[in-house]
Amino acid sequence: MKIFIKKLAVTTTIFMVLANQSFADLIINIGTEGFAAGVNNWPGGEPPSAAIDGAGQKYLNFGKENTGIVVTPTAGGAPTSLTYWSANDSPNRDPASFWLGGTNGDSVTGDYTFIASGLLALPDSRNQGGTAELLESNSATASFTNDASFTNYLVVFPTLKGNDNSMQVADVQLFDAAGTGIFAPGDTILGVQVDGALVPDDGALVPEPSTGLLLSTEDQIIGGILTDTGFIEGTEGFAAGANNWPGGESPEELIDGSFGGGGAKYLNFFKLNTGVIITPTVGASVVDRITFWTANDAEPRDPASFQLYGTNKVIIKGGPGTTYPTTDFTLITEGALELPSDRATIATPIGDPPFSTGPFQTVDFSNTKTYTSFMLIFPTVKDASSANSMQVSEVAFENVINSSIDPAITEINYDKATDMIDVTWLSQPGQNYILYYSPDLIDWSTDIADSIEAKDDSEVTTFGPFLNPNTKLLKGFFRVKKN
Ligand SMILES: [Ca+2]
Ligand SMILES: [Ca+2]
Repeated sequence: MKIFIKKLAVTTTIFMVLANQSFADLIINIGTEGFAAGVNNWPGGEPPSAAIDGAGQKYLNFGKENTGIVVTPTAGGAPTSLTYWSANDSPNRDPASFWLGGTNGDSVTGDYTFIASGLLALPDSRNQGGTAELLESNSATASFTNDASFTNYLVVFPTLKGNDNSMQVADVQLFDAAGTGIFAPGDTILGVQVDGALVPDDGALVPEPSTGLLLSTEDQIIGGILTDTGFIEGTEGFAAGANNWPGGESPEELIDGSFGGGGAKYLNFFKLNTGVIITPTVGASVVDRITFWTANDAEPRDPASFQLYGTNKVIIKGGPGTTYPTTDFTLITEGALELPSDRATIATPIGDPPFSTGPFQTVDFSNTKTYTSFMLIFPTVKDASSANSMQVSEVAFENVINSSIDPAITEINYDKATDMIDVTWLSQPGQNYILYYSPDLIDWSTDIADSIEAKDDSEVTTFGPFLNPNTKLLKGFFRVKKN
């Protein structure tokens, strides 16, 4: 089976071409320093190199839409996400989308291979100019599937947030799967503007993924302990050293939206390797930030470390004593905790992120994988010799709510001998999909299948092989939509 396209995916629903999509017709115009209105030029103090200087100083281009940068990074690497940081003044100038391509040919005249595109609107919060630090809260990130590295990358800003005299951005960075930045200050960089619309008008751009809190009081939560064989569900009770909790300090209190003492905290007398399995009602999610709040009494009971695991297996609460096999879970991250010594007695709402209330610690980590359930374990406590239990009053998970970003097509295979095709996309267990075909990106009236169940035990679903819908044309386009 011949693979025409590998991993040509973005976070959004995208269009894919059966022929290898190199943008041979792409025309890249190199800009220059200057102040001409509506022209591909920039003030001397706001040059393209400022887009990769790692500081708040911005790159501004009066050419507005379809301006961008061509970078020849020293480091190299295969990008799997792109981040913009906002510049100092009018948000109207901010990019509202991105188009990313790579070439191993000439950085200006070479054929660019499409990597990813989509909406990527910056928040209205501003980074400052000059050497000011770039703040994560003033940034926006798009993640995508890609394993190809190129010697040159083209980042274009196809659309802007509003109407102003220019495009501006404080910094642009590509990250590889390990979370390492690919661009660095000093890399060869050109300020450019690209001719023509790189993104079809009829919907290649889809809404930005929603972000925010993942957990709610509606979520299924199971308290218990992690053992060699699996996570064992506990029960209500006061037995010392056992996998049980007081009635008023149950696992549900861990995600009730408040921190504090009794009625707001989760306590487990087994002490070590205690935790929970949570299934967020928002559906499959990516988490890369957790905030932990301490509880009211004995500090030695506070967790001193944590482990976070994810699974896409369906987790059904089985009742006390049920074992949930460890082999169903993948470790996302683990680390030490240094929770504050401050205590909170009264049940108090945690509020919205960024959090500012109560004794808490926020932990950020690198993760781009999507899971439907999460197992959070506290392997150790601050002082096991003097503590009779583990206690923590609240946890909050943050990041992308996946239900609004996928399904991105990850692979299309075409077998020339049989004229058969199969299509694979990122999917979410329990979701149903429609697979569309278009000969020209205009007519999308053909659906290949209108009710495809997602695979339960995988992050991707494959449909096919099916007969090439149009044997007379070399080109074809596919789109996957949620049903
Ligand atoms: Ca900068
Ligand atoms: Ca709580």
